[in-house]
Amino acid sequence: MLERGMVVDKERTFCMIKPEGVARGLVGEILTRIEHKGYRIVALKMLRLTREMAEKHYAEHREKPFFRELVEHITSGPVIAMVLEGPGVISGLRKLMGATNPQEAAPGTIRGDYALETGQNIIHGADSLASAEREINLYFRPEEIMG
Ligand code: IDP
Repeated sequence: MLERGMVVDKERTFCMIKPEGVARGLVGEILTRIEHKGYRIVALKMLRLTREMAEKHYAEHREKPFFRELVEHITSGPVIAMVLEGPGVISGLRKLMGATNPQEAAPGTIRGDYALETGQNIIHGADSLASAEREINLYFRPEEIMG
């Protein structure tokens, strides 16, 4: 039981505060919500994505009509990249974020409280275990993650 619990507690996800979240001064508010929920921030950095990194990050959307806009947007200014840890953190972060379209996101969620447009929805969170692992490896070297 203990062993199983420990594995679940160590679940990790990748989270990013997008350029508009940084520009609007929402970093502290978003980190507060994440920490108050009880998730641990085990890695964090500010960076500006290159086009190449943005295209890798959003590779699954390559064929979508909004792909170009998405890459332009995510490279437009600095972002905050993080690794979060805690039980059920992958789906839990998605709940804190709210729906992709902020007009449909529930009040009390980050997107529901602070955004109006899908293209300016403030926060990214990995949507599965596979995405979380892929994205963590894209942004962080193992030694940058605090155990
Ligand atoms: P998610 O961020 O909630 O996981 P995804 O469907 O994976 O949503 O889309 C990735 C990102 O692409 C969204 O967060 C949003 O910024 C952007 N996006 C999704 N659909 C549209 C659209 O129709 N127009 C513009 N941007 C979009």
